[in-house]
Formats: sequence, structure tokens, C-alpha cells
Amino acid sequence: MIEMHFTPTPNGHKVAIALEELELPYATISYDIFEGDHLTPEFGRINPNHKLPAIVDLEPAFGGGPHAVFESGAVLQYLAEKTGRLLPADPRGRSTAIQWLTWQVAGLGPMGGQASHFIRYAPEKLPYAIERYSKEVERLLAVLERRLGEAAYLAGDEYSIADIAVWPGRAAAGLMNIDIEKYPNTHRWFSEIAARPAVKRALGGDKALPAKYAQRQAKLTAAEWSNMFGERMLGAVKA
Ligand SMILES: N[C@@H](CCC(=O)N[C@@H](CS)C(=O)NCC(=O)O)C(=O)O
Repeated sequence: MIEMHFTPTPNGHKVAIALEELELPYATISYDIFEGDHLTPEFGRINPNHKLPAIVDLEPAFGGGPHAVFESGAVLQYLAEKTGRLLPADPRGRSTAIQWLTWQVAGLGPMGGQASHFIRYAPEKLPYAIERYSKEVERLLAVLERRLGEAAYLAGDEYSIADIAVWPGRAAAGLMNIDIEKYPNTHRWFSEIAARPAVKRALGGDKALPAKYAQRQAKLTAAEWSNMFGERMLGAVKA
């Protein structure tokens, strides 16, 4: 059994998709990040970085009691290695998958996150910041589009954790007014993955993106701001 510590954002959906694809038994523990559910000392023992998602494998194959994993890329890699699935078996394909996974967690994810922050949450509109991060997202999308023009999936012929890391960004693209149809290879790949039953299960029901997480111009209360970007967020790691 795996505990999935989850909030319904693209990073959370990566882990939900992987668990559904792998048909691993899991229990969802939901966090409302606006309410600061992730800032508790208990959650800090699972993820010292106090961000979601994270998992706890209650019975890891290597024994020794429950094992916690944080950082979505590390979680995806852990689950793939635990099951021997969703990562190509040949070393070249595996290396390619890890490269695209890392590209997402170190590039597309943080750049998209910053673009979204300055567009959606910044109390004053800062054209330089919006332009800087939006341009970088546009550049990364061009890289994705080219890759998906040469291969069916990011690692080559096989659907892998690299695709699972990148795919949930579709929700963020919508929020940033990016029209994915302008990227035909990416659009083909997005649509194909969206049709997978495991993906539908992972994004449905109580795991769907709530309206609060999808506001184009978010209006946070002072407490919500503090939980996500201010003193309470800082306090959790300094405590
Ligand atoms: N690099 C991390 C990013 C995690 C992250 O930023 N999670 C967001 C939700 S998508 C979060 O927990 N936000 C709450 C906060 O920043 O206070 C990962 O890939 O897991």
C-alpha cells in the first residue's frame, strides 16, 4: 500500500497518473495548500521541503519499514523502479526518459510555475517578469514540439514516466492562454494520453482540478497568501 500525499495540481496529477497506470494500491491523503495543510510538522517528516506531492511506501521492497519519497520526479522514478514499468528497459531509452523527466522538473515545471505566479498571483503586474517567464515557456514548448515530431513519446516508442511528468502541464497551458492546437505534434500527444483510462481515473472525481486552483486572476485572502508565499510558508521550514 502506498500513501499518496496529494493536492490537485499538475505535480499532484503526475503521481496519481503513475499510480493508476501501474495499478498499485494506494490511499489518497488530500491537502488544501491554500489552507496551509502542507505546513505541519507531521508533513515535514514526510517532505522536509513542505511541498506536494509526496508518497510513503508502507512496504518497500528493500524492507526496513515505510519509505517516504518527495519531489515529483523522484516519486515517478521510484514507482517505475519498484514495478519495472514505465521506464524503457534498454539503457539508451532509459537515459532518454530520465533526460526528459529532468527537463520537466528542472525546466518546464519551474519556468511554467513562475510564469503562472506572475500572471495569476502577483499583486502588481510586472511586465518584465511576465515576459521573461512566458518567453521561456514558449521556448520550452518549441523544444517539446520538435521532440514529439521525431518520436511518438518523449523517450522514443514507449510511453514512460517522462510523458507522465510533462502531460499534466496541459492544465497550466490553458491557464496561461497557450493554445496547444498551434503545436500539432504536442496536441496529438496530449490528446492520445488524455484518452488513456488511467489518466481519466487520475484526474476524475475528488482529484479533479477545483475552481479555486484554476483561477486566471487569483484573489487570495491574507492567510492564503501567507500559507503559499509568505511568512507561514517560511515559518514551516524554519520551525
Ligand atoms: N519540485 C517540486 C515542486 C512541488 C510544488 O511546488 N508543489 C506545489 C503544488 S504543485 C506546492 O506544494 N505548493 C504549496 C506551496 O508552495 O506552499 C515537485 O516537483 O514535486
